Amino acid sequence: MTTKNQELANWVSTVAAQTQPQEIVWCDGSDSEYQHIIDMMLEDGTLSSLNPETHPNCYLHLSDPQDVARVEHLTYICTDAPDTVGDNNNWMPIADAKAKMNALFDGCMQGRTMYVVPYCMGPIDSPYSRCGVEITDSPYVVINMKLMTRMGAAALARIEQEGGFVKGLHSIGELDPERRFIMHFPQELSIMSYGSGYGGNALLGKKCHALRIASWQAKDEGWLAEHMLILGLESPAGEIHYIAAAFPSACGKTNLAMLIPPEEYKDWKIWTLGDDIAWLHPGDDGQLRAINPEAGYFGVVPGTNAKTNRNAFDMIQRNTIFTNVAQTADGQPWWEDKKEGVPSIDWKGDAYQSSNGPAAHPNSRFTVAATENRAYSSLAEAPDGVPISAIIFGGRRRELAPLVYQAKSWEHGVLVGASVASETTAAATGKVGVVRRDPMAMKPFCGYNFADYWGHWLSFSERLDKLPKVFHVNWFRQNEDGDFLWPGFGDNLRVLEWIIKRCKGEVDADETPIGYLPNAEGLNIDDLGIDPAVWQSLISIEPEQWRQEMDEFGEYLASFGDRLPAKLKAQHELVKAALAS
Ligand code: SAT
Ligand code: MN
Repeated sequence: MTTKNQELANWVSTVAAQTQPQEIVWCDGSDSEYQHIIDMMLEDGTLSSLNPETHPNCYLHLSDPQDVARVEHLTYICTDAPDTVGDNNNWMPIADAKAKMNALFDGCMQGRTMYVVPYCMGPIDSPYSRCGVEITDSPYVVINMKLMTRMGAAALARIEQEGGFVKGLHSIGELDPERRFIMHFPQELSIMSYGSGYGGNALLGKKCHALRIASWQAKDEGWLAEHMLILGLESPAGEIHYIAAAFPSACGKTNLAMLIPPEEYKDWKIWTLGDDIAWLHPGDDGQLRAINPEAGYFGVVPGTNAKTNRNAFDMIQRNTIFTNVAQTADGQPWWEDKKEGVPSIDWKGDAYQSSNGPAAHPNSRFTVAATENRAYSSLAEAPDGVPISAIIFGGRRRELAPLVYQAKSWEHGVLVGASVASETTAAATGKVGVVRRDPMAMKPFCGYNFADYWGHWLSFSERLDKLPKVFHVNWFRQNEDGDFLWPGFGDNLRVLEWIIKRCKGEVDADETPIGYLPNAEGLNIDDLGIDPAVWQSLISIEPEQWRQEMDEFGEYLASFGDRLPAKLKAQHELVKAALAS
């Protein structure tokens, strides 16, 4: 296979001349190609088969132990001026970045196969979708891209028809953390990633393209690329409302997107459209319409069990690639909180000993096609997406943030999104459990200056006739002993029900300085057995704590200087004034 697209053909030749692979393979995305690469990896030991009786077509990849997460300190946005990317990103001048990366890529594929992977982010026939081509020397990347994107011949055909595509060049290099960089060039729609095989660093369609590059494009073109799940909530009457929700990595997006209603809500249904990324466009109907650019899930494995996420647990019993989980003696995948089986071999491939730490890496992952999810929405493939009724922001906060509150307006909602802070998780290298600012859960993913990004968000009040309502949730409040105050998981449906009732104007709420909170009758906690004092603390705020929070947040906003939109500053002042009175 080659291509009629001259730009692509030239780029592939140039890259091949530079990296000097032994062979070039154009990927067509077929099942036989997938199986062929799997067989080759089984042969060379980069993949092993899991128990075929219990887990048909499931494979295990153990990565280099130093290559298990995103590397935010080695991730750069390279543009012609640093203020375009802001302090929320690492910046490097384009020429310096190119020189650094070209030195790494020179001759780096000698003796290896270079795969050319055309992919489409979003349904192949959607006007909202965008294509890219990833060149990689990693067969692991190819098989993951097959599950995660619309990859191969159809994507190439679209590229040939419409022209433009994002160029992503990737090599695992030597997997040396000292020779590892993830560089983005949004002005020329290209990515160069070297030295890592880990998902967010190496599957370039995902965070690199669908968030960092796409957020830049979206700002220029009038849409939004967000770190959000998309779900449909179907009531017993058969009415479906679509919700997009932003949470930082490893804070339960996959679980919420696949939620199974609790017993009391058995006539309700959650449909999954996406679990990680949403592209949101103003539709011809004046509503905000969402598509999921991805076609699969790259989910955190530990903690997944029949209780926490039955759909995901069942989904990963077949046709799944596991990365960095442990194994039982009979070759079944195992992880912490699986609630069945015992580990025999750990994620490094050594005999399991509890003194060596967890058996599965805390950021171990499953990769599986979205069609394997029994709750996959029939509208997930709809070219014009689904209309969004509510946007939810959330973080992982031991204290402070109540279970749920609603912003008072779109502008206030932008402030609520900008104010998200969350405890760090194992999805990125670095310390876990430290609260950091993570506006809209986009700190690691917004490809441009947050001040401009908030300005862009604010502009949607003029772009839409029917604005979604904005909410903030926190499933993670704890008491002094570290026990969670809210049961979470399936019971989060109760909160979603309240959110939709608020969207429809069906339920009153208490107005507070930070937004509308549920009143005692509004949110259904029947049969939960929750202690009344605990419930009260979940749906109320501590003004003194919030004054402090708003002061700290104000300092953060001020760090964006004159670029900070005046409307956002005004919203912050309104909340501060309300807390003071
Ligand atoms: O960046 S990944 O896509 O690998 C997972 C995440 O951190 O959200
Ligand atoms: Mn994510």
